[in-house]
Amino acid sequence: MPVARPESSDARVIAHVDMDCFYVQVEQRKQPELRGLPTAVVQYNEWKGGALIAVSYEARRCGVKRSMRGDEARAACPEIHLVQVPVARGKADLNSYRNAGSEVVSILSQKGKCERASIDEVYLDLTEAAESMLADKPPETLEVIEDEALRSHVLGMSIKDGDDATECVRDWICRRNADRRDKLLACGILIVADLRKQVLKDTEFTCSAGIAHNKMLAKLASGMNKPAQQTVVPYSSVQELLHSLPIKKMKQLGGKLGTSLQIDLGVNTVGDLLQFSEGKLQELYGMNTGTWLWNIARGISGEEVQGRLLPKSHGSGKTFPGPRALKTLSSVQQWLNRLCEELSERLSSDLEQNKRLASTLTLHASAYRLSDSDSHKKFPSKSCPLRYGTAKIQEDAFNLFQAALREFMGPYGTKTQGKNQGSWRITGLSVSASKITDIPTGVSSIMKYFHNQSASSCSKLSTDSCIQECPASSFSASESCSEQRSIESETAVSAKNIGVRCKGSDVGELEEQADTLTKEDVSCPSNKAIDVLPQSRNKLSTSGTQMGRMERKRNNSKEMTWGTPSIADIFKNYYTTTPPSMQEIQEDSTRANSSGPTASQRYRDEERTETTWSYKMDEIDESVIDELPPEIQREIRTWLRPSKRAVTVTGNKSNVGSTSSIASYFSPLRDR
Ligand code: TTP
Repeated sequence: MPVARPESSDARVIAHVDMDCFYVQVEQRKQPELRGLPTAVVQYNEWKGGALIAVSYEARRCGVKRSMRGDEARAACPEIHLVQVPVARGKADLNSYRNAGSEVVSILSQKGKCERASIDEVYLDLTEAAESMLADKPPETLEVIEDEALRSHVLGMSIKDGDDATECVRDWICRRNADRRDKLLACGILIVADLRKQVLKDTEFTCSAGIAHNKMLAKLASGMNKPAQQTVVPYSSVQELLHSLPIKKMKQLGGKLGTSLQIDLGVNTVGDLLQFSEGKLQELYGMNTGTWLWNIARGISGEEVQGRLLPKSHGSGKTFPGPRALKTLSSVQQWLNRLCEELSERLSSDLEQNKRLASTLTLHASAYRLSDSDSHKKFPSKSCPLRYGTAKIQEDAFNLFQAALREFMGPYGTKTQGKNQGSWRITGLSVSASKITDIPTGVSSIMKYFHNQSASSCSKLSTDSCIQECPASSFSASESCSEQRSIESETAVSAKNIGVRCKGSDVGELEEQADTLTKEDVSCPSNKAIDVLPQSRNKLSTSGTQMGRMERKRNNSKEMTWGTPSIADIFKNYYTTTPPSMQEIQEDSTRANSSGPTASQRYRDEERTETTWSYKMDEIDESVIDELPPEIQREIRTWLRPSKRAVTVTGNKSNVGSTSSIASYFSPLRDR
């Protein structure tokens, strides 16, 4: 089915709000004496002073970048304050950042439908609020327009030499003869400025925002003028914006689809796509992807703001670079136990506070084989129904790991006995819980039951349904335990600290041997899967999912008897209808173009050799990625949020010198 083209979406008012150097602001709130000073948050380890994960704008002005290590940051900016990220269970503890993000969400959600997109990003649908304002008190009737609104950036607005920019903005906001769409955006400017001021007042955090008629454009705009500023995309400026926007900066085009467009079609900017007809793009990339490309070239995106204030998934992960790589099953189990403990705590509090249940447990890992220099490839990710209770989650995760390891090692054998070193090394582990659904009201007794399950430890009685269904020797856990089959990341990470000999041991085994690596592959949740999916792969994927669904239906009765997996199925139709995800858009039914190896055909051929994905990666919240070490996060985020990286079109990402009332009120920039 082709993607429906949204007809009336241009009369909407959507905002994307993004906190500025978020972790730094959280730490500065804890230590107010750091405000206005060059500061960075660092995930500490012994190697070169640890990895920077957030950098204040003052430090950016001194040349400090997130890609630096602590020592490099000190060299660039000797007066920088490096604050260590809190640590719990031997890994970064992001709870204070999550909670701070929730504070912001609770304020922003007051004016319209609000979607928490990541730990520090929110989409708002302000259409209704803007329509009411336009009906009751249109901007041109206002006696006073707040300074914060007047400091907005209006894309495409020409400001002549000598003109007062704020007066130009006032004129734009108050235009009587503007078309309705821009009048609504003008109302959006006022509403968002108010919300940002409220956020500052209540939380002491500054944020930046983009305002446009759809999510895609709003997100592009929010990164253009930071920190503490807002940017609006008038309807008439959309083409200008897209004309010069590098194709890879567009969300979802940072990966292989973007590369194919560049190499095979010579498309460098989003605007370049305009030269291709919808039919041609469909012929090359399939119906849905073709239509989607045709739409984005015109700034059309029908993606709705989801009313979701809570994360889509929970995750906990850790990497073990270089000599820290895990070598024995017992060390893997120890770490998995810690990660699962954290995951379980978060699931319990989600259940307690939000009455939500997750139903899928997924294990991701990255690994290499000692005997195979070319083995820096994917370690298969595995999923199974999630059973509540720390010990059950630990047990299931370890079983998923072992199934994945068997698959990974294949003919090389696993040598996974006890404390003996295997012929493999694990360089990253993470567990995540997804498919989270609300428990309908009126099931409080069931709630209590789960609460008890969650609090109690797992006994032998709670035999793992997954394991029963998956004899270890025959096939992997995901093959029969989950409709999701496997998740496999294609993240190739050039971890800079690989090959460096670090001292210290996380689990008491690390100093035994310092392996020197040159490369590390990491499996982790990412939106990478939404790179265009070749049709053959999509078909596989779809059929895998359908088979899984049938399997799942069969399994439900067993699951209820054996434990508490997939309980959400019991309450709610598991496969509720949701708007098509990017992956679904790309689950294309077009026939492959059989006439010779066209651009996309070549591209598809390459893809065909890859493993099937049937997991919907967009069910994984970006905050899961926050759990991963910074080097890996960086890589992944370039796919997830490419627009946040140095959008150069008309924006000014590092516009630290420009003023905004919030910026100057909160964090006066010091002259250096
Ligand atoms: P971002 O929103 O990407 O960046 P930021 O808020 O630090 O700065 P900006 O003003 O440019 O938006 O990330 C939000 C937080 O997520 C960030 O403060 C720290 C964390 N994070 C990581 O831990 N690792 C990463 O690689 C990235 C990109 C972010």
